[in-house]
Amino acid sequence: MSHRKHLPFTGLPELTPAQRLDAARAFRDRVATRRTIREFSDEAIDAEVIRACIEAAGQAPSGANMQPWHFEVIGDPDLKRQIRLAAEEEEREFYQGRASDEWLEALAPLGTDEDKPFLETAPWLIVIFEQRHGLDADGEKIRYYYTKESVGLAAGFLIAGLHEAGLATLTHTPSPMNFLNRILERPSHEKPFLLLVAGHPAADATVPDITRKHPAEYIKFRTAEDGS
Ligand code: IYR
Repeated sequence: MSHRKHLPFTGLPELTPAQRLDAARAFRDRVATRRTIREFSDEAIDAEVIRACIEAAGQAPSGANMQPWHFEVIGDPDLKRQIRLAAEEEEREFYQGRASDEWLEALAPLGTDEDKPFLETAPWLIVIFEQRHGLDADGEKIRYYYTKESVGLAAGFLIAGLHEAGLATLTHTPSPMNFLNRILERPSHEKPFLLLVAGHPAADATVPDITRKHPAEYIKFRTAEDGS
């Protein structure tokens, strides 16, 4: 088996056990304050903030390191309007027919509907595309692996980064999202994965009164008697 040259790894900070626990808990406490926001202010945000957060997303692990993602960052009001109109058209069909009663019931506590004004109000829309395969210089397909998982991981990094930068996000997934290929002129092997709205919350933004699972519901440790 041949493989490319490996290099020594020195990337992690050296922490004492106490610093490590503090760091883990501080990160947990910061992400615990993240809430999905659906009412945005039109306050501008420096494009370099968005760029840095997307560069963080680009550090996510990916299947065979193929990095199967593309990010479109939309601040142009005309494009935002086109996206809003197309998304609302899909959402109208969803809320007025396509969605099952069970699904609509699950969404009721969130108070969502087919009106998506935030797609124009928020300063930035970030569209994450999943590249289902790559293309070499001759236009031949390059196989990619675990593309959905990889793009999901990158999206998680991005949302955490934007939160860290004090920005609100909304993970918006109008379905289907093919209109984003048309509006943003992306090739058909790129599938829209997520439309992420980023900005400051509106001054009067509210969030639904919902709770998160208690960690005991989703964590189970299996250790030996001595804890190892
Ligand atoms: N895409 C619709 C519906 C929707 C679906 C889920 I699952 C949500 O968590 C929230 C909304 C919309 O954006 O309104």
